[in-house]
Amino acid sequence: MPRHLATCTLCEAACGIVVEEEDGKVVGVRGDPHDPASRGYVCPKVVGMQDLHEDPDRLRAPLIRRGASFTETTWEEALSFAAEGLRRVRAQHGRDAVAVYQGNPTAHNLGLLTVGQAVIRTLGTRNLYSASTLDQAPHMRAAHEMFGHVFYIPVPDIDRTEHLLIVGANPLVSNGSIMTAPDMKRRLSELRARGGRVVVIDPRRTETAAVADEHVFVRPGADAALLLAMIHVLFAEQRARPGLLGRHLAQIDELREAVRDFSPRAVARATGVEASRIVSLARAFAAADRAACYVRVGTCHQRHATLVSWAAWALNAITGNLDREGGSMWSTPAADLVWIADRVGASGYGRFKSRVRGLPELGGELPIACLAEEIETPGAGQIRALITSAGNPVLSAPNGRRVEAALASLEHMVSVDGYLNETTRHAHVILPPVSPLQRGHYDVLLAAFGVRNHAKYVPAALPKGAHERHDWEILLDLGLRLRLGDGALSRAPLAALRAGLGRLGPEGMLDVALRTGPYGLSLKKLAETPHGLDLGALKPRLPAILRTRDRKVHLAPKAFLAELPELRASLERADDPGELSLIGRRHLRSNNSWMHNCERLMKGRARCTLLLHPKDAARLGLADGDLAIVTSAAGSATFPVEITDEMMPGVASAPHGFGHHREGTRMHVAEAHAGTSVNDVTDDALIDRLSGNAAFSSLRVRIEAARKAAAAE
Ligand SMILES: Nc1nc2c(c(=O)[nH]1)N[C@H]1C(S)=C(S)[C@@H](COP(=O)(O)OP(=O)(O)OC[C@H]3O[C@@H](n4cnc5c(=O)[nH]c(N)nc54)[C@H](O)[C@@H]3O)O[C@H]1N2
Ligand SMILES: Nc1nc2c(c(=O)[nH]1)N[C@H]1C(S)=C(S)[C@@H](COP(=O)(O)OP(=O)(O)OC[C@H]3O[C@@H](n4cnc5c(=O)[nH]c(N)nc54)[C@H](O)[C@@H]3O)O[C@H]1N2
Ligand code: SF4
Ligand SMILES: [Mo]
Repeated sequence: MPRHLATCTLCEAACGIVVEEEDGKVVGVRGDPHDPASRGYVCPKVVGMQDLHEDPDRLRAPLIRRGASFTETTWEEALSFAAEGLRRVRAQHGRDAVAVYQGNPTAHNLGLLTVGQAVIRTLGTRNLYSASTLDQAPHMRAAHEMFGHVFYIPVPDIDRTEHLLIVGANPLVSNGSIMTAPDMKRRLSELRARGGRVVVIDPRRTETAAVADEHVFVRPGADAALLLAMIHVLFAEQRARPGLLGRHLAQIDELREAVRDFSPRAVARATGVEASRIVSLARAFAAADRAACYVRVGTCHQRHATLVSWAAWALNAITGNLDREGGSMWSTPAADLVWIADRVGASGYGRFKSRVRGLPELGGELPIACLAEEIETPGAGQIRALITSAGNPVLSAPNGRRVEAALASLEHMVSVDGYLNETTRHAHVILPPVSPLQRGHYDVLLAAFGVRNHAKYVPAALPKGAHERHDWEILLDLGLRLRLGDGALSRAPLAALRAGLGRLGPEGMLDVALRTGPYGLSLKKLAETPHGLDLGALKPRLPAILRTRDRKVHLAPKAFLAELPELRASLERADDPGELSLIGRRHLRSNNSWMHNCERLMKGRARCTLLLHPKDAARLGLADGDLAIVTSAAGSATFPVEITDEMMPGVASAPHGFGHHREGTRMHVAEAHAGTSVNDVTDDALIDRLSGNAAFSSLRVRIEAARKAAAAE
């Protein structure tokens, strides 16, 4: 039986896998014991690599929509129809009238990160959107201000730390994010076995909290105040001792001044954490030999999200735990992400603003929370056509109902996606790429956030048929057809460009990046280590990587200080006791919105439930399994209730990515487990001002029993 080495592209752990094939069919996937990073580990989700490839619902040919129904067509017809519509809109309304949305799987796709970015970012439209502003944009803004580049996001040196403070992350389920570290369970238990401590701060007692030494409930959205109060304690008790790191730090006095008002007592009520507990959290962090404060998506989904990233990294810095072994460090990737980002225009902040709400760009993109209004609002620059690539904003963006209606109003929409789903059903044409097993892979993005330096290239495990296309080939073809329409290119140079970029391809671009990278690698050299190349533990990188003007870490960026009065005011504001906070959660056998079509992963209990604390359930008259209606200013949705004391009282939790009941989709398994989209309730008005990120977790909702609501009507 032929076996092929590959990388699992389903999450950020990027585990090495072995794909077993029989007569062109994938018959099994298992962990690769010789991969130096993952050492044979895989999680239950890995079967998705096989099931996605074999899924009969996965599109193998382009679809064109005629009225409400889609029909299969040839690539030539599909691409020329796709390009013609985009060209028409550009010719009539200008370049900004054509928007692009790139979703999360872009991060796991070499072709989309290389040729794809080169094409998309030269379309000349300001209306570029991506899942970054549903995810890590606050980290990017904080990194931009503190270290000088949006992609200098530090990662916890989890294998050498003695004290890991996890805030708003559940790595046992997510398998780690902006921290490429396969087999989190082993790493956390090794950390504890060497005498280290794991502390989790989360409004839910999560799977990760269950294996930690300490878990602290925090009120959703209050993490910035909590971390600033910890910094306050360290200054007040003279425990802020950066040591040798001090020579790379600027604005430490301004930071001390900034946290003056954030005493543990001042924030106790708003955070739900007793003042004495805050003091002990701070002391324990400072007392550890090597400590790392790690903040992730739960803190990014807040109104003051960027302030959380800032406070976390400032906490690391003032205790000397930034850029040192066992603290928060930067990896040294073989293909430098920052070098690539600079070349495709994905660096920087604030160079232009969105038309309607005036929100600044970040990394060349506008906040996705603005997409619907930019489509709806008439005037010059209004979006009239959209390309979606590897994204499902109807289920993933806040106020999905509004996004849905906006998509339906577009003059032209093109989706590069392997499924006819909640978003792509609005497209006029769907262009499906090959499956992940049919493309070569190197983790350009994730390797930049590894907890060890690591490089691995795998060629495609399975061949691509003559009738199939890579994502990057689709985008390149579209891009070139568009430029031709602009008159920007005449036919002859166009053919040369197509041939040139096409020949270079993702692998060629990667090879250039590897050769110019710090290890002088190349694709040829990487071929000698097909299981992956371990490049060693993380190494200190200061001050070399700093891009701030004075080449120092900025501990008190002005833009952040300017937000503090608003944060302080929010501490005083009393919440409506009739409302609850609604937060998100992830499931080990699920992945955002698009893995729900794998039967093997969907088996078992329904997971699209609303978790409630017993006290809240009793007050609301809800029993386990009852239907509850959740209502916000943006909309409402109904979920079955699951009662559990793992929730903090006053907080409810629902997963995102469900809501597969929409008419006209073609995902049979997902439709049978439809669930509800929590983003029918979330509000696109709620954002983190500093980054434009969606503030899903700052949502206040009313919850009532469905039968009661029905009776009242
Ligand atoms: N199995 C699986 N793995 C995944 C994904 C998936 O859907 N399923 N998705 C992938 C993606 S796209 C990402 S971005 C990563 C994310 O990876 P993680 O950041 O680990 O994401 P979550 O598991 O959602 O954990 C977020 C935690 O934040 C908590 N939280 C919510 N609001 C707050 C708050 O206000 N304060 C604090 N302190 N905590 C809060 C939630 O209860 C939750 O436990 O996971 C990736 N991996
Ligand atoms: N309420 C709430 N909403 C959230 C979150 C939350 O915690 N709470 N989390 C947010 C986060 S962190 C993220 S990252 C976003 C994700 O948001 P999105 O990226 O918009 O959504 P996904 O569900 O990841 O959808 C991925 C799409 O890409 C397609 N796809 C998969 N692989 C490929 C490929 O290789 N090529 C192409 N062309 N298409 C592919 C799938 O079929 C699917 O349509 O959701 C966000 N939304
Ligand atoms: S942890 Fe699971 S989903 Fe993530 S890369 Fe590894 S096998 Fe794939
Ligand atoms: Mo994400």
